[in-house]
Amino acid sequence: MTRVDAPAKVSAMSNAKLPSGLAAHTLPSRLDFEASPLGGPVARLTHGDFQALVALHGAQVLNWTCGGDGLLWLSPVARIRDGKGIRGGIPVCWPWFADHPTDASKPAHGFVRHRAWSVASTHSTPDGVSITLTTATTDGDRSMWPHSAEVLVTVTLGEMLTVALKTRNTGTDPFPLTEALHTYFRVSDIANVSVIGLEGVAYLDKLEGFARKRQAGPILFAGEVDRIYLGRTSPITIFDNGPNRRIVIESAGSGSAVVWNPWTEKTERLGDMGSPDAFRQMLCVETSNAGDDIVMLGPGETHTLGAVYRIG
Ligand code: TA6
Repeated sequence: MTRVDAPAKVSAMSNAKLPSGLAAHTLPSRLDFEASPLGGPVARLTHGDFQALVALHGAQVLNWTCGGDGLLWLSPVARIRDGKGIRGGIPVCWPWFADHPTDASKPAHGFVRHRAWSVASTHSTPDGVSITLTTATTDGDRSMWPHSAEVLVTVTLGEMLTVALKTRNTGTDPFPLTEALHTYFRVSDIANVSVIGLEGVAYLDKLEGFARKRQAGPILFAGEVDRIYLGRTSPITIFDNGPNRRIVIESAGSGSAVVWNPWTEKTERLGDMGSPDAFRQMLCVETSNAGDDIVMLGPGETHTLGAVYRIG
């Protein structure tokens, strides 16, 4: 199992100034902030043998480690850059999943993963430590998305990793919402991996024009896979027979799940995976409201999409 070297603390890496106001949110020995060598501020959460790094950019979990072993995949060429996404970890796809439903010129997976979020609060209990980050749509966003909303992401690190994506409609009109916690899991080799929990579940196969199919048996990987499963999508278990490890994913507020491995051609097309065979060490299993699973949110209403990850 390859260790993921978590970005070192700012004192070791650089004297880059952190945004003002972060110090008020530190929790001694549980949560502190540092300047990541990826190019932006991150929060480091610690709970026993577990650690997580959360970038303020995109409210994106960058890694989750147990005893130093990385459980999430992050591209070795990942960078934090304004207006761009970070390849790996847990990207927040919002307010639409994948391509915009009517305008392909708009960024895939929406726009909140491309910007810095603010720290709303941090909390520590004996069971875990959490950070809540927040952003809101602006008048400048209206050309991309003609609605108003506030978005909160709460990451909680305990014996499990929990991510909650909460949307509040702050406007006067209802809007359709699709979204995902687009989680990149680190695996020993995709050939060693199977996914169970989706047997018999219908899915849309993106590789065949979103043809509607039904899963037969465990999901195995021998080529590109890009599917939106619809219906009973919790719990899902990733079996990695290399280290003989299971990752269990339980979701809430979700009626779909996405399973994706880019394989060789798409890895080359993406250009930011770090190496031509990087696809062998990653697998996306995404907790979502995607495909037919669309959330309609009326004025003042809220919806929370949640995922809980644990070592099985
Ligand atoms: O969730 C699967 C997917 O929609 C794939 O089709 C692929 O495009 C992937 O997301 C990555 O998207 P991104 O915009 O992060 O490059």
